[in-house]
Amino acid sequence: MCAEIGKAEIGSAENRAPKFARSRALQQRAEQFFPGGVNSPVRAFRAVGGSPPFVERAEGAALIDADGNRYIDYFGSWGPMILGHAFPPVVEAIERAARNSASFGASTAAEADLAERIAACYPAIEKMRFVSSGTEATMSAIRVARAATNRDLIIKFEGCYHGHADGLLVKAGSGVATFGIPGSAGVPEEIARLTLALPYNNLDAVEAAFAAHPNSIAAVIVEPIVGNAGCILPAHGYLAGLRSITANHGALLIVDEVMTGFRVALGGACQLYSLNPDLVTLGKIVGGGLPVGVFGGKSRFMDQLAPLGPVYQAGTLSGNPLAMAAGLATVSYLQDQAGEVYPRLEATAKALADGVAQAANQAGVTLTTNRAGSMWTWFFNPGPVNDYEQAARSDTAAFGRFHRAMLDHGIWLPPSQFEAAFISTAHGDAEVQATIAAARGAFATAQAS
Ligand code: KE4
Repeated sequence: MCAEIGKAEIGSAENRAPKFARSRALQQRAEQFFPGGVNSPVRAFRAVGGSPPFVERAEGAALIDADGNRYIDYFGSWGPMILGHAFPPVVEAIERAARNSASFGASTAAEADLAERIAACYPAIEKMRFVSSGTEATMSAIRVARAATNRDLIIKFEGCYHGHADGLLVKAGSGVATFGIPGSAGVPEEIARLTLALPYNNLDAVEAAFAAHPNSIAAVIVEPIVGNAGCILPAHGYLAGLRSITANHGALLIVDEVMTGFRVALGGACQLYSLNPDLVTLGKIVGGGLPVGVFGGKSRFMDQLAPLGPVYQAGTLSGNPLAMAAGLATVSYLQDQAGEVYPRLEATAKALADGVAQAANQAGVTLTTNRAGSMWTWFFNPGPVNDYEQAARSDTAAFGRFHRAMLDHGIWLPPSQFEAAFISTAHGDAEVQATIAAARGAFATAQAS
């Protein structure tokens, strides 16, 4: 959909191929400096085809690209922008903080201001530490768990992504309880062997792993609601089962809420499922769009960290004052308005996800919709999708055609079948209706092709 900035309507159903000349030129320039022209692989659109638009600015639910095309944004910077883009209280907080310098490398009151709000929402977090990404948060949580148990092995689950630390880029070995194999070039086998990659939503596999490796597993790390295989919900009793098994075997339970924290509820999946993990990681929303990760949990584990204890962890920009200001403005708003915000996000996401699923059904297109509040995935898959093996059977080519058709209609979905989509408080009925209309057009086009 072509439009001059400011004159565009929301997601027109008219399927006019947008103009992309400036984005194409910017992509060519970017490829001189960055592998694939990107600073994070998924942005390159390799999973869906086509060339990514370059964003120039964003406001509310809308992204505006370098050619002036306007889109409804359904990936929200991969989760952080739950209050919409350029939310005034967040912008003003960052501006105020920036006037006092961007960084000190010294302690500030703002860190405890944000920590106080986080602790109120996550009772499992008795002590915490700020870092600058989700990767740092999970990497550090695992180090704390290994030190607390004096054990080396870690259990993760297939389809779950916890950032790009070597030990977490691991695929399942040949057998359920066998050691992991490198999931990326550059990850030594010796490191991959310290991680067991098991199927999600399968407690027997976890029991088998503990039986095969007695007194050797330091922790289980899990996305409580998976977002990185597309959205996959925990089976009834699954998370409670992980809590029970880890407690019985003296291992720590690390719940990775980098994506679900403040997203699926104010208190994340811990609140939804009444979880009491040993360690929790947060990211994305907690920084309001600026780089913040958090790892925290029981004091007896966290007090092992330097300068109190023997576990070393550090960061130049940890607790950065601008990031703290953005996070505090975001978390404060969510906490103070939770009674209105989360029901509204639920209603809008339900109307959207169900409306598009109905359009698919009417067009004879098979979709399975998995949704947890305002994060969801439309799988091109007959379903059910309860683990990565089932998700991997999705028709990714069909998803790619859908993604490109929706982009042409001014709807920017996450560029992979194996990602979750998100809405913000800035998305309303106008965005929902425009997106459903665009989906009808996209399904019709796909059927015609
Ligand atoms: P970062 O290091 O990207 O801040 O966080 C890593 C991470 C940890 N845990 C979970 C549950 C996550 O979803 C992530 C990062 N999520 C991806 C989106 N699927 C980030 C987007 C990207 O890699 O560009």
